[in-house]
Amino acid sequence: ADPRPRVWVSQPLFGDVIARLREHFDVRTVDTITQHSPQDIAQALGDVDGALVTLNDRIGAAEIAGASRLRVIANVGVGYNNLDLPALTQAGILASNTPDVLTQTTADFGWALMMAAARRISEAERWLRDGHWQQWNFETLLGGDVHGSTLGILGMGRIGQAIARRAAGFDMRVRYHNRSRLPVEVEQACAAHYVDFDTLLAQSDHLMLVLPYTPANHHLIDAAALARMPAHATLTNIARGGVVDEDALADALANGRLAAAGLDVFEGEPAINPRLLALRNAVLTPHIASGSLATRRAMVALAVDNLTAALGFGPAAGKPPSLLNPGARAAS
Ligand code: 8YV
Repeated sequence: ADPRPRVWVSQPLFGDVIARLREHFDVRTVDTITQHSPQDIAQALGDVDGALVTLNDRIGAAEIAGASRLRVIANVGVGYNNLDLPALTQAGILASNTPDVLTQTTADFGWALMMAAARRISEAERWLRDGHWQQWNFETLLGGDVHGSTLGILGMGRIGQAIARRAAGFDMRVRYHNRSRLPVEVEQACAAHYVDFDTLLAQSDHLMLVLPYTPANHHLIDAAALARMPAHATLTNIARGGVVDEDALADALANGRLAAAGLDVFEGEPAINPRLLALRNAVLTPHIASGSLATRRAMVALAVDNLTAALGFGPAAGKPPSLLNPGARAAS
């Protein structure tokens, strides 16, 4: 038997990047994309020292209950609502995510989705492909303007700031709301003004959701919030589906109380609310905001670095570059 520490990689990720783990560890992989049951996860974690997981893998107290050797969970993704961080910390298990490497790619996609929603790009392409373009018409598929309008950003972390900086080229005003107001230098660098939540809703021509998903943010964008937005506004969600009450959103889009939505994330993904599927003014993409080849590779590489360092190997031994819970060390 291989005496080295054991590592479980929950999904097939870039094989050549994952191969770096084999320098130090006995690596267990899966051959195909798998929706692991909680029992399967518990079993897989039961006899390994570390695991590399993705947003599909929910890890809480039950999954780690029998994981006596487990020392680290390296999440591929900046969002880590799939992890019960307090439970991991209490059990002395380190957790890491993959910030920074995906910031610019994800900001690009937020813009693409917002512009597609505002200018009706998906709808127009569907219309063209369906053979409706018989004659050029001045009034075909008119949208709303992006340039010169007000961009609202809910959640002004690294990705929110990268989105804000792009707005300068479009002569937009930028308003943001965040748990805490940013330092003035950062606001100035982004040319963004802090407003309260209700003001953000009321003033945004294009509202972008880029906040972490926490219990407090569940259905933050509900019927009441949507009612505060201008009817000509668009809503773009690249955060997590659970931030939005999808039925309330479908109502607003169907009744003309919101112009359009761009959604990359869904509450029950990969299942999609059928009401959203039926709406022509919703642009829907399958959670691909961080999905450039280079960025997805960089995310896996960072997760590999985190895992390797957490288990005491490699150049950063003992210092995982993006550790989420330093407090876990005290518990272990
Ligand atoms: C990932 C994401 O694709 O980083 C995130 O939070 O949602 C995406 O970039 C996903 O987390 C992969 O596990």
